Amino acid sequence: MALAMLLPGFACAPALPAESPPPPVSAELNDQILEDTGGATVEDARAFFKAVDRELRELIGETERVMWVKNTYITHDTEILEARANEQVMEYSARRIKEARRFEGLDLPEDLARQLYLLRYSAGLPAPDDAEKRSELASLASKMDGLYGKGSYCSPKLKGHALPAGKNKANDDGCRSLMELSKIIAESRDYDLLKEAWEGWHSIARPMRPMYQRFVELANAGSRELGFEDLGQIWKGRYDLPSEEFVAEMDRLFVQVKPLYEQLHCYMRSRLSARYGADKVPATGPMPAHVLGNMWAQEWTNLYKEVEPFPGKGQPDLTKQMVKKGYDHIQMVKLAEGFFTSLGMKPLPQTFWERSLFLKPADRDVVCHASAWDVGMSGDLRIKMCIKVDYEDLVTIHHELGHNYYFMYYHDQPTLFQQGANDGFHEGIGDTLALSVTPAYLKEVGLIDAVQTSPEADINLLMSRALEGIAFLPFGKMIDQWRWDVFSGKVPPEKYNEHWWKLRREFQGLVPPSPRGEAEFDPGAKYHIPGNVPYIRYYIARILQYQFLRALCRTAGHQGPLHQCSIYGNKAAGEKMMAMLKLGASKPWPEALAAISGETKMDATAIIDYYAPLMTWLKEKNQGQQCGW
Ligand code: X8Z
Ligand code: ZN
Repeated sequence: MALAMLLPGFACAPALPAESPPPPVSAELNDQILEDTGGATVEDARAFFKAVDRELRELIGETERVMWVKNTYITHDTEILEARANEQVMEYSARRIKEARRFEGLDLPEDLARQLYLLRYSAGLPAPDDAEKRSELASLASKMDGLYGKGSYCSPKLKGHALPAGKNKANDDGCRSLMELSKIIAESRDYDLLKEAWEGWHSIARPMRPMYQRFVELANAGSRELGFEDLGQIWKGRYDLPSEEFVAEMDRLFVQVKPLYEQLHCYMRSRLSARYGADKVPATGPMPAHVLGNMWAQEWTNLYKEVEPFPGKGQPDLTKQMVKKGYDHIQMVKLAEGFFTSLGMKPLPQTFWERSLFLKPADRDVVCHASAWDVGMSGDLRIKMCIKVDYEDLVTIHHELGHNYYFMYYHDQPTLFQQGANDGFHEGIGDTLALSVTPAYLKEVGLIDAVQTSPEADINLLMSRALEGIAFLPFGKMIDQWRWDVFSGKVPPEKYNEHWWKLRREFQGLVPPSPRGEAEFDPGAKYHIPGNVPYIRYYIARILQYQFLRALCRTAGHQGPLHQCSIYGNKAAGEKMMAMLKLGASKPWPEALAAISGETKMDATAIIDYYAPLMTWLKEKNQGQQCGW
C-alpha cells in the first residue's frame, strides 16, 4: 500500500480521523480556528460537503483500483501508476482541506461539523502544494512500499532452509522473502540461523533510510501548509480528544497493562534462557529480539508449544488440526465468514470470492501484508493475503473480515463517515471475534473432536492468547512513539536507529541480536513504516477487543469467566455489534463505544480480568526471578 491519505475503502491503509462534533477541531487547534468565514454560510458548507462526498467517492474509487493492481502485481510501471493516482488524491485533499477552513467559524449543525473535523484530519500523508514536491513524495511512498513488498535476502547460509515454492535443493539460490524468513524465525531453534534470518530481513530496509528522511521532510512541509506543526499532530488529532490528552490516555492504559507484560516477559525469558543458554539469553535484563518466534517479536504465539504451562492439557494445536482435516485457504476464510453470519450478518458477496487474492502468486511480486478492501466504496469487498494454513493466519483472516464487515455495514453513510469510529475500532472487530474461537466453538464447527475442560486447560488457553494479545501491547505502543518523535523532529535522522532500539528496549525489554548502527534502518523492516500506516490503532484495538468481548458476552447472558465466553451464534450480540458498525465515524467514538457496551471510556479492566487466572499462575512461576529489565 502506499500513500496515506483519504482512503477509507482500504483498511490497513491510511485511514481517516474522528472528533466530537460541536468544537469542530481538536482543542489545540481551537486557537487557530479561522474566524474569517469570508461570508460563507451554513448552506455553503452543506453544498461543499455534498460535492466533497461525490468527488471523494469517485477519486478514491479510481485510486483504489490502481492500488489494488500495484499491491497484487508490483512492477516499475504499477509503482509509477500508483504514485500518479496518489498525487491526484493528495492535491485534491490538500485543496479541499484548505477551502473548508472558511467554515470553521460557523455554527454548523452536527453532521456538517463532524464532516469538517474528519476532513481536516483526513490527510495521512499531506503533500506540499508544490507539484514537484508532491510528485516526489508520492513516488517515495510508492517506492518504499514496493521495496518492502519485493524484499528478499540471499545468503548461502540459508540454503536448504524454508525453501520457497518452486525451489528444490538443485536450484536453491539461498534467496528468501519475508514469508520464508518468517518461517525460519517461527520454526527454527538454531540461534545462529535465527540471527541470519533476522539480520537478513532487516538488511532489506537499508536503502529506505534516505528515502524515509526525505519523506518525513516533505510530509511535514505538507502538514504545515495545512496548519499543523508536523504529521504526528494530524495523526494524534483524530481521536475526538486534544492530542496531548489522547497521548495521556494511551499512557494511562499502558500503566494498567504493563504488569501483565512484565510477568509474561519474565516467564519467557527464563524459559528461553534455559533453552538457549544464559550466554545467549541472560536470566536478567532484556531478551534478544530474534528468538521470540516472530520477525518483530510483536507476537510470540509461535513459541506456544515451547512454553505450554501444562503440556498436552486441552489446548488443541490448531495448525495441526487444520492440516489433519485437510483445510485449505478457502475453508479458512469460509470458517471466519461463518462466524460473522452466525451473528446474523450477511454473507460476503460472490465477487469477494472471485476478486480476492488469497495466495502468494509464484510468478510475481505482491504486497503480502494482509489487507481488506472495499474497492470504490461500492461493496466490492476483497482481501489480499498470502494465506498459510496455520492458526496465526486463521486469526488474521478473522481480523481482515472484521474490516470487510465494517465496510459492509457503514456503506450507506456519507463518504467521510465511511471509516471506523476511530481506527482502533476498525482494527478491533475481527480480533474480538477471534477471541471467541474457544475450544467449545472449535468442536461445534468440527475442527476438534473433543473439548477438555480443566483449570490447567484454561491456563493453557490463556497462555496461548497472551502470547498474542499481551506480548503485542508494548510493541503496539512504541511504533508510533518512534514516529511521533521522528515527525516532531525530536529525533533527527542520524538517530533514527538508536531511538528505535531505545524504545524497543524500554517498552518491550528487547535488544537486537548484534549492535545496530545508523547504516541500518530497522524501522523500515516493519511493514507499516514504509507503508505509512499509523500503528497506535492496533494498540487501541488490543485493549478494546476485550472491552467489546466483555460487553457482547454480557448481552449474550454469559456466566462465568470471560475467557470461556464465545459469542458464536448469538444474534443479540450480533445486533449490538452491527449497531456500532453502522455508525461508522458519524459520531464521536465514545458514542460508538456506548452503542456496543454502554461505556464511554477505553478501559483496560476487561483485558486485566480476562487474564487474571494466568497472572496468578505467572506470578507464582516467576517467584525468585528478578522480573523487569
Ligand atoms: O497489519 C495488521 C493487519 C492488517 S491491518 C494484518 N496487523 C498488525 C501487524 O501485522 O503488525 C494486525 C495485527 C497488528
Ligand atoms: Zn487491520
